[in-house]
Amino acid sequence: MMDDMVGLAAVSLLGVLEQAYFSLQVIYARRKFSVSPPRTSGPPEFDRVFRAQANCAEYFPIFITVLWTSGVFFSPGLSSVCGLLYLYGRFRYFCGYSQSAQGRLAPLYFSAQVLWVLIGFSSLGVVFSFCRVYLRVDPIQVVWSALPLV
Ligand code: JUQ
Repeated sequence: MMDDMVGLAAVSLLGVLEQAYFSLQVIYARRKFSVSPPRTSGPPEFDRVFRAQANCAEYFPIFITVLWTSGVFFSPGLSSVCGLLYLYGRFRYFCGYSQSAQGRLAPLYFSAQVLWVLIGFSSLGVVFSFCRVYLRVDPIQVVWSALPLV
């Protein structure tokens, strides 16, 4: 059981390191553009780095929740791959947004799509597990045994 989850743990840890990297970039941008706390706004170059970090942080709890729900109840391997794709998308989002507001869009759409896939896997996994545990019906078994009738 724990052995199956090591990929999810690795992706989660990589995500935490990525968030730390984004936060470091905000610290550097504060120095570069002389924006001292508690100020959160400065030249557009600073604002974009600041917002990119804040937006990635805002979605991190949602990402971790669906990564693990999908990993535990659907497939640890597929979820880990989706997790890597999401983190890659968010990295490109951060770099793109740091350059221009327009540059964030393509990676943002990509990350949002990967998140929808993880939400889909999570939903399937939870509904199937619910049926197995509480209704004692295995939907996968039902579909397989109905196939010869088609
Ligand atoms: C909220 C809750 C769940 C979403 C996709 C999938 C699931 C996102 C919207 C962002 C940003 C950044 C910016 C990664 C149409 C439903 C979701 C979900 C949103 N969507 N926005 C925005 C703030 O630069 O504008 O990071 N991320 C999303 O998903 C699409 C939304």
